[in-house]
Amino acid sequence: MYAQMVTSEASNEDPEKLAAFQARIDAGEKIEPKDWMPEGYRKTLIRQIGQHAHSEIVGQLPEGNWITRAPTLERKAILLAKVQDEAGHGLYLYCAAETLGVSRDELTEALLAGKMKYSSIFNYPTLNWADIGAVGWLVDGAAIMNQVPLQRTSFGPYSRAMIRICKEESFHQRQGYDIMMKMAQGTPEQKAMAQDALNRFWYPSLMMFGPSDRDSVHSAQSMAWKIKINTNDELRQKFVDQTVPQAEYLGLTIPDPDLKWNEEKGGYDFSEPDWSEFFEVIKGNGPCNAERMEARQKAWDDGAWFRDGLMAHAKKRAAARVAAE
Ligand code: FAQ
Repeated sequence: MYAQMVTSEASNEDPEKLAAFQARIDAGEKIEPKDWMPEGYRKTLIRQIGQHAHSEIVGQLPEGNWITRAPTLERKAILLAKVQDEAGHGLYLYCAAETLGVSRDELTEALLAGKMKYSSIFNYPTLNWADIGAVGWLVDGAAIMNQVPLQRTSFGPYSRAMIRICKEESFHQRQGYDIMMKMAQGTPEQKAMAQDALNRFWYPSLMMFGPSDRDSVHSAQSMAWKIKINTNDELRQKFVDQTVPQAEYLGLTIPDPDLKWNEEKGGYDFSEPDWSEFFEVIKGNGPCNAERMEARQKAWDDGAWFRDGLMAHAKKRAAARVAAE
């Protein structure tokens, strides 16, 4: 849908304006909300930032599930803080998207209508406490790998939101690794739980970077506009290279018999995820898609009275201001 919009709308735009815009991008300038931008650039950003915001919000659900069952008071406080951070990330990102002329309500309605996506990873269940470790270590680890370059993305509000988000994600990744460390150094049963969590989260984490470069629809245009800085496969490779030594330190095994250091490329060779599973998950057929959407729909419906009250209050104040003038 977006690819079509980009081509048809771009062709109607003033070639001089397009060239001047591309020159600004190529010179490394930031684009700000009131600057002229091609319609395709604006729509691509709304899609990516909106999906990113939805991911942060839906991403609270698998971990929120364990707040009441954290093994100690300290772990509970840490997990609570992390989940609250994710809510904050969602809010900064919705605000960044709003500067492009779309409201948070419109974005949420598009999500609930199945017109927008959120990250595939949050459609997998968190079955036990070791999974909370694996989510922090691998899921936040993959998120940082993707988001650090996005600090240099060409759209000012998105790039600035990413700076703060990345700082918080580093803490999230460390808390996950710390849980894994405790489990891996614990009883044989605890170590087996940590290994099992790694086995289940490894390939879904690799899928977070998106389809292989062969199948990525948006990468070429997004990279030309510096919305994306790297291809999906480049970031996936960096993630594998960073994570393998961390697994070795934990004494855990990456569930890939073909994983092998490749001296020539200076990185690991590894098996690709099952892409048919990825495409099924993003179509809505993953293990938890229905549950996640139900939770979002319920939160939206339950919050209607509050949104209505807030809007009524805002309208009343605006009317009072006009009357006073
Ligand atoms: N899941 O052409 P491409 C977090 C879709 S981190 C679902 O390669 P693009 C932190 C894609 O939208 C997670 N859909 O697309 C956290 C497109 O479909 P469309 C969020 C995916 O945009 C941690 C189609 O496939 N991070 O939440 C996925 O150039 C722990 C073709 O793909 C971000 O969103 C996927 N994994 O590259 C929170 C980062 N991959 O829209 C709580 C910003 C692809 O045409 C707890 N986003 N698709 O219908 C990006 O960097 C990019 O959007 C990519 C995808 C790399 C995700």
